[in-house]
Amino acid sequence: MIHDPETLRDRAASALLAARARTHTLTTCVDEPDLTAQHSPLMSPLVWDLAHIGNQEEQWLMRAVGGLEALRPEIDSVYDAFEHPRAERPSLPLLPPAEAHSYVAEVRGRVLDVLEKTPLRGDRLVEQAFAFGMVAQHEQQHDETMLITHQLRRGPAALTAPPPPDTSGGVVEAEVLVPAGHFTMGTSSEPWALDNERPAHHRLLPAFHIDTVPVSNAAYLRFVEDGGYREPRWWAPEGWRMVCENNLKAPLFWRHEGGEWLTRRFGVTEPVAPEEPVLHVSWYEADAYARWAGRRLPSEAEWEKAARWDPRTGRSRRYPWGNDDPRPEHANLGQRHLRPAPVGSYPAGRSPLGVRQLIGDVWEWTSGDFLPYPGFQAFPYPEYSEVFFGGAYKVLRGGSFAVDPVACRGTFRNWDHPVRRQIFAGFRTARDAGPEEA
Ligand code: AVJ
Ligand code: FE
Repeated sequence: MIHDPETLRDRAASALLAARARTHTLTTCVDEPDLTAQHSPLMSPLVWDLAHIGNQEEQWLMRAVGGLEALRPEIDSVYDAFEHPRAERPSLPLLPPAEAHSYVAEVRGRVLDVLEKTPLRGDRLVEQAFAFGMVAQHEQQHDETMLITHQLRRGPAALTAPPPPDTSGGVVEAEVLVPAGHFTMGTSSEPWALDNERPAHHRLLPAFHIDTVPVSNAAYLRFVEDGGYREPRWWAPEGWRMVCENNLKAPLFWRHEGGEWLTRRFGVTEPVAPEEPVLHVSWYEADAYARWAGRRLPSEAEWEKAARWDPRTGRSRRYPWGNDDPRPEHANLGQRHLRPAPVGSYPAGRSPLGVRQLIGDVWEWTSGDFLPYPGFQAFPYPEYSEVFFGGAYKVLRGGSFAVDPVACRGTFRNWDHPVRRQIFAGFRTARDAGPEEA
């Protein structure tokens, strides 16, 4: 853990700067009407996300850490995510785009001042440094949310990026065996880990097999073409209801035309790429595919053991490749590319057992509900994670091509409703090991 105040300060400043550069791109690449429009009832207008980022920064850093007087207290309620569901946000008295841009810039100016003057030492060091890291992560998470809005938006492309390098190859086994035994799940030492990733604790797991790579479009297409969406026996009851009510036939954005499967990404229509991980599937679709394949989704603990457990030392590491922060050769992260890489890519990012692409490319649905770890303590307040615990949300692990490294770790937990398909989610499958293998 880093305790040097100047290192903490530099890291916080560069994380805030990187987040703002990305926010700027996402909110200046389209015209005003596209910033204020609601592109889907599932999403906020982009201009809501923009000012919400600034308002949270005002509350958590300017006021709480810096002790400064409020800048725009009258807008707190407009940008309170709990007060207003996404569908009703377009009808709120939102700051127009130009005002939203100058508001977030004004907040940021004061926050950088606070950062410079905050001692970042003594008993409040961790709490204060954490607040800056949390705000940078919060902005990056909304940047991913805004990228989803861009994907849902109709009209010509506003964003472009080169495709990821195809470094697939060398994968020999379809799955790996993770032996039975204890491992350490969660963290108590990662400085910017959020409350729901804490504390570190032991889990005992029986032996299991897990896919070496995420499920590909080619594999998923076999399920589609085998009549998977017409066969109730593969589906959880609520999943089958979702298929029938919405007449689902394939992942979101797919359509069958002229004997070919096409998809639309960021304003461009293209053939579904067989070698890419399947994307834009709900938890119910992932669960149904796994059942059809005679397999199941991994539990969250299984996913994390496959990603972090080092068989040589018996210890858990920060990432599949070790303890180093992510570099471009490890994983497809940070919106450097606007799509996942072919399955089997990023060999430098594989885990000690040979599992690939656990971090980056696509969020991976796991079997379990979003629940607290033993010893959980809400921090800095219950609305971050605690109010979402229970049975309504499934956990996603690993992170997509749209996740920034600052909001990505072997312990990081994302969550969403099991019907959601607009998020950058795919999955991999697992199965119990036989008694002779355990
Ligand atoms: C962790 C992605 C589910 O977007 O609702 C953003 C992150 N929390 N603002 C979300 C978050 C508060 C959260 N997810
Ligand atoms: Fe938020």
